[in-house]
Amino acid sequence: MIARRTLIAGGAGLVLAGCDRVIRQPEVRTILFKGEDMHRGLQRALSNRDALAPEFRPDQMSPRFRTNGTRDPGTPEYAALRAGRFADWRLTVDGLVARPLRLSLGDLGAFPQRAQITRHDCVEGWSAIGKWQGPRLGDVLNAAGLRDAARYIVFTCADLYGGAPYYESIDLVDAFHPQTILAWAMNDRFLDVGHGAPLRLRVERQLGYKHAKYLMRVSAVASLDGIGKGRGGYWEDNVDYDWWAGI
Ligand SMILES: Nc1nc2c(c(=O)[nH]1)N[C@H]1C(S)=C(S)[C@@H](COP(=O)(O)O)O[C@H]1N2
Ligand SMILES: [Mo]
Repeated sequence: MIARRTLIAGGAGLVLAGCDRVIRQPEVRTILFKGEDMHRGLQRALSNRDALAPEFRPDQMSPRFRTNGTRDPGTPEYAALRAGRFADWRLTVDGLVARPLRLSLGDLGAFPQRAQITRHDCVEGWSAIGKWQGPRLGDVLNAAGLRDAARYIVFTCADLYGGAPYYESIDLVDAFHPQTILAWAMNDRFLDVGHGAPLRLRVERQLGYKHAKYLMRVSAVASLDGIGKGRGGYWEDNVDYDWWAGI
């Protein structure tokens, strides 16, 4: 934690200097590289993936934010949840966690909230600026207590592609990035169905297809093997999209 603050305070241009400083302080090194944190700490120190995505002013928000991919999951299960205004919807948080959770929208609203105005970039070549609000994914994962073996977070959605749920995954660096949130609000209103009601991922350092809509389940796993075709997401499995879609 100390080391991480040092890196952030150092700013993007000073990451290497910050890294050097970290490595030379034995007590900081112990904290940063202790056991399970080694993987995460090392990646952060080497790649500056803590850098924030640009945030915008309210007057820069796009007057129209198009929808893409699924615009309504349309399954009987989803239709029933939607008819009940998502009162019966729960987000399952499971996998390699100490305390599996089932969270209602009210539960998610009880976490500290983050609001951010960011630009969504779709690989198909369009962008839009919108405001998103929700708890940090990292806070939710901490509430569940990640087990030591966890390496990736897998998101399972309510919409089906060829009979299987849309899914996506990110690593722990992105999962604990401060702008990675589980958004239940867009532009100061509840998410509408087109944009992923009742909950979607915002992972602002990556392209649009990583931002899973219609979230049903968040699972911590040690490996992506055996999930879908093993490449970490619907588009990665079925088209040649990269798993890492950094921008
Ligand atoms: N569950 C689910 N999530 C999804 C998709 C989808 O089809 N299903 N499409 C992705 C793509 S390609 C983009 S660009 C964004 C579109 O988000 P929007 O509809 O809010 O613009 O959602 C992403 N997340
Ligand atoms: Mo996209």
